[in-house]
Formats: sequence, C-alpha cells, structure tokens
Amino acid sequence: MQEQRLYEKLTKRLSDLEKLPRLREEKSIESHLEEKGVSRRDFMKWASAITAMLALPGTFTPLVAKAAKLSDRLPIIWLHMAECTGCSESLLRTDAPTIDSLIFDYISLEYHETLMAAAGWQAENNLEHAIETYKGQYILMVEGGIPSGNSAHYLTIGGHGHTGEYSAKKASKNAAAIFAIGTCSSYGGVQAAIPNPTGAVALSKITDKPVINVPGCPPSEKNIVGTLLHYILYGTLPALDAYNRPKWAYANRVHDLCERRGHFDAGEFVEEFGDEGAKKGYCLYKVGCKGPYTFNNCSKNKFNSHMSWPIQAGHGCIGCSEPDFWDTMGPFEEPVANRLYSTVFKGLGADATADKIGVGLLTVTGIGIAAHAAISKFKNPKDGEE
Ligand code: FSX
Ligand code: SF4
Ligand code: F3S
Repeated sequence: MQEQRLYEKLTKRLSDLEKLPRLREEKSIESHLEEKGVSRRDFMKWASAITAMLALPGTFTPLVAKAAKLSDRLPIIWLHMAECTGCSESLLRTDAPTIDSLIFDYISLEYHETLMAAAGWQAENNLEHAIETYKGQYILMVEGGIPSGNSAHYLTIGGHGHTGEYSAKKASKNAAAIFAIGTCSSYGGVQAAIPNPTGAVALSKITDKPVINVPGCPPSEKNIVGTLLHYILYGTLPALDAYNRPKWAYANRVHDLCERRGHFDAGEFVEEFGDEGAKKGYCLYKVGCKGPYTFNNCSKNKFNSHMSWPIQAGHGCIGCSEPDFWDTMGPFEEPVANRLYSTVFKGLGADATADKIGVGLLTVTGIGIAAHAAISKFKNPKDGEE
C-alpha cells in the first residue's frame, strides 16, 4: 500500500517534470545513448541497478529510467572550489563511457568549469546568466573545499577577481537544491587538514540553506548520479544521516559488506604488504584499513563500472568519506588503535593490541557500534592489556 502510494507520488512528480521544456538540444536520451553504442537493454539493466541502489523495489525501474530521460529538464550549475577535480574525473574518465557518464553528458549542465568551452569573461557571464535565468530552479553541485573569511582570497577565480566563497554563496542563494560533491565540499577535505592555511571549510558552513553531502575522495560515479536521480524522482531531500549524507548510499560501513570480511572474522590478517596473507586476500585491518569506521557503499558498488575498489586493489580503506579523515584516520597504513596507543600511551603494546583487535576486542565490542564509541574504547588502557 505504502509502496503504491510512493509509486503514484513519483509518477506524478515525473509527469510534472515532463511538462517542462528540454533545456538542451531536442534529442532524446535513447538516441544519445544509441549514438554512443548503448542498447536499450543495457540502459534498462543500468536503471534496474540504480533502482536497487536507491533502495526502491524492482517495479520502480521504469520510473528510474524515466527520471534519467528527464534529466535534461533541470538546469545544473557545477562549481569548482579548492580540490583536485577528482570528483568530476571519477564520473567522466572511465576507459569506456559508462551510462553514468553519458547521463552526465545529457543533463543540462549550464556551467561546469572543467567541461565548458568558454573561458575568462565569457565564462563568468555564463555563470551569472545561468543564476539569473534559472533563479530558484537550478541544482547547485559544488566540488571542493572553500577558503573562507580572511583567507578567502586564496581561491580567486576569473576576471572579476571574485573569491570562491563569494561565488559559492551567491550560487547557493537561489538554488532549488544544493549538493556538496566530494569530501572537500562536504567537510573541507585535504585543504582543511591541520593547519588549514587557507581557512578551507565545507559548503554547509557558508550557506544557511540545506546541503546534501555526497562525500568520498572522490565519491563514486554511482553516488553522484544516484543523488541527482533521487532528486529528479522525489523533488525533495533524501533521508540523511548525522553528517547530512543520503542514507541510501552511506548507511552502512565499508566493513559491513567487505569481500575480505570473512578473513577479519576468522582473524586472518595481512601483516605487511606483499606477504603471504596479502596474496591470499586476507583482511587489511592491521595494515591500516579504516573500513570499520567508514560509512560508504564502495564495498557494494565499487568504482569504474563495478570493476574494482581500494580494498580489492589491495590497500585498506583510508576513510575518505568521513569528516576530517586526513587528520583523524592517519597514518593510513596503521590501525587506528595503534595510532592511539603510540601517541596517547607512547607505544604501549601496539602490535599486541592489533592482534587482539581482530578476533577479540573488536568482535567483543561489536564492530557494529558507532566509530566514536569504538575509538574511546581503544583509548582505555585496561582494554588493551586484557
Ligand atoms: Fe579531489 Fe573533488 Fe578528493 Fe576533493 O573530489 S578526489 S580532493 S574529495 O573535491 O576533486
Ligand atoms: Fe575489509 Fe577492512 Fe573490514 Fe578487513 S578491516 S574486512 S579489509 S573493511
Ligand atoms: Fe574511500 Fe574507503 Fe571507499 S577510502 S573509496 S571509503 S573504500
């Protein structure tokens, strides 16, 4: 019953959107995909995978396909702040174009500094024009941390010499929805790491409007496109966790669905990179994996058309979708518990602690408890000496 009501609600939303004019060329998504060699069957398979990812029943697949078809009805403005452009690259630079990247080609991207042909004054005019023309209707996607306050000038863009902070504030004002794409925009990211010389902050710190965070350094192409499709489908904000991340993507820990989890539970660990355990695909906890403290769906969806992801490639998760991971998750190749023991307790039995963590401590405390709780547990010297 509830499912049917939702189906009707989403159908209504999509038919309202359908009445809006196409913002780009009069070309259907089918012909766009066909030109790129994607069959209708592949497209429907993709739509069904996205439906599952958004935690919707399989019967909603035609609606998701329709949402993708209507992705040219909403204007999008994409701003770059201080970052590496990895978020855009994650979406666009796969070896063969994925359907996600083709959808991205198809959407009505009114302004994107990496992709647009315009430069200099022309580019700035385009941005101002898009903000004016689509006032209250456009989706704002921002990539990168934002140097702020007295340090805002560290990010100065364009002929008018506006700071990134100025542009992001201005574009946020009349946006219909705002998405912070990547950890930098969501939480500040690498440029906000201590000592944060440019005063870089998250997008949510410079606007009082709601910001949906889509973290990851970079986030997967699926999480970026899924966020957009979710908005097209619902027209409202998704259910969020405490850090404003959509729950459909960030409700589980990387550890929960990790392909090496069986080895963790069995106490089989890689002791150092390149050892026998590494060859056997053992758990990477002792060489620094932060999967137990990191909320993201990479263990399920992977990257590059489901080809691989950090842990499959043989390195632990570095916690890239968590706030301040550069400061809180390092050193990246040591367990969190080692770090706490060697800094707070001056090297007190670091290896012994890691040994106990695998089969003992973490299992007893339940890896399922909140990361903070797990960390404060490690801080207790008595636990380490058990
Ligand atoms: Fe880079 Fe985007 Fe990391 Fe940041 O991604 S992949 S530094 S999240 O803002 O470009
Ligand atoms: Fe996977 Fe890391 Fe958890 Fe081991 S600690 S099971 S490698 S997420
Ligand atoms: Fe990032 Fe960890 Fe996934 S490092 S990409 S959250 S496996």
